Order: sequence, then structure tokens, then C-alpha cells
Amino acid sequence: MRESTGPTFIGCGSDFASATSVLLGVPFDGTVSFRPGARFAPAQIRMESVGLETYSPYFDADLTDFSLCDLGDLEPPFGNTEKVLQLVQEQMRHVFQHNKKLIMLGGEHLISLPAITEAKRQYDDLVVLHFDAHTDLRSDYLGETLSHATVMRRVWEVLGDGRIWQFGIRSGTREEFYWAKAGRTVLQMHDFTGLGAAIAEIGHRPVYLTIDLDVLDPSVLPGTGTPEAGGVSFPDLITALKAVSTLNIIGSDLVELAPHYDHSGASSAVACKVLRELIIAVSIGL
Ligand SMILES: [Mn+2]
Repeated sequence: MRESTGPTFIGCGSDFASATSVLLGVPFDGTVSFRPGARFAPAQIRMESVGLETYSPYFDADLTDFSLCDLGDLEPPFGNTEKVLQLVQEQMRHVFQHNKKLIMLGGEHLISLPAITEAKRQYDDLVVLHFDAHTDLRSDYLGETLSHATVMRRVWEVLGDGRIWQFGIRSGTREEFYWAKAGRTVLQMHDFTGLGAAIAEIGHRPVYLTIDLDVLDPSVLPGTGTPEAGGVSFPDLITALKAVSTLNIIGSDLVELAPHYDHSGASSAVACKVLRELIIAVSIGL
């Protein structure tokens, strides 16, 4: 497994062999339906992470409390979605086979599919927590089955009914909402109501946590491809991360930051801070 020679996220200086959690960037946005640019997020987040402290007062934990490795970015072959997904899945196999916890940095949301597919191979009773503005449950988008608008439908095909909990949702087609509510997923609109009940039901099962940053309100994070009004606040998201940190999270991702749509740089700063908290939430359960 190669290790990064470029800039790394703060506090992620361990090598792969000694790390318990690993960060991997996937700068791919090939199926984005509206505003592209998520491919620039991993580099931007690493660069701007120098503005953060490694200490989280929310968790009373420090990134330096853990052994964290930043593997750098994959080099996705743009224009060949299936090949990109295959590449991601091969990398994830290494991560999971070595019993490392994954924190994947998008890029667009479709990259969750190969990561979850591989996680399911290693952890048969896997469940998924999904924080997003969008249902992402279309069976296809403009005829394409592999899209960031279809990713959770493809994930459902891997996991089956009742294995996906969705929070913060406020956008999708009527068909997607009706389909979800027919027992396919547990879908919570607007916010994190019901997260405690979900955590109790999940129990000790292995969890993959996927966070689309557009779950945040656009006033908090406008720098994303498909912003949706009516989202959660930053404190809401931190509270949710603290709650799920009690679970056995084996893999996670943070996707859909498109830094160039927010020239103030605030969206990237928000994403950096969410990533710090996510790394701790995933690692603290070790
Ligand atoms: Mn979304």
C-alpha cells in the first residue's frame, strides 16, 4: 500500500503498517449531475487543515491520540466510471483486510458504492448510516445506473431491506420517498430525530457511515454541487457524530465538497472541521 508523499491532513503522520485508521482521497466527480468540482476537495481540505487545531473540544480528544495515516489520493481515470469504482474497491480491500478503519474523502458520492461493497464482503452484517440532503435512491439517472444520484439505491442492492438509516433528507422524487418508506430504508426527513433509536437497533453490528456534506444547510456550507435549503446546523452534525461514535464504525466517507463555489473558503474550513470530528468519531471506538 503506497503512502502519501504530498501534503497530509493534520495529525495523520503515521505509516500504514502502524495506523489504526487511514485517510484516502478519491478526487472523482465524473457523474455529478449539476455543478461539478468535488474532485478538488481532497487537496483543498488537506491544504486548509493547517488552520485547525488537532484537539477537538467536542470530544475532548486529539488527533495525536490515535495512529492515523493519510494515504494521499487515488488517481482516478476520468471518463471511465466503472474503472474508477474498481480502483476504489481494490484499495478498500487492502484497508479492510489489514483491519484498518477507513475514512474516505471525496470526491462525489458514488465512490461510497465500492467502499460499502467491499466492506460488506468483509463484514457480512454491515449496516449503513447515511447523512444527506438527498435520498440518492433513483434506480437510474438519465439512463445511467452508476451516478451520485443513484448511489444509495445501488447500496441497497448490496445490503437489502432495513440495513440503511438515512438522516437529514429533504430532496428526492416522489417515487424515491415512497420506495424508501415501503420498508427499504429507514428515512428521517430534515434532521437527526430518531438517531438514538437507530443506534440502539444497530447495537454491535459493523457500521459504514457516509456523510454527504450537503446535509448541512447551504448557509453553513454553500460550496457543494447540489445545495438544498433547510439543512442541519454544524452543532447538529457534531452532536450526531458524538452519538454515533459509540458504534462500531469500520468505514466512513465525507463527500461532495466543491470548494470553488465558495470563494470565502468557509465551506472548506467547515469540511476540515467535520473531517477532524469524523476521524475522531471513527477512531475513538477502537
Ligand atoms: Mn446530497
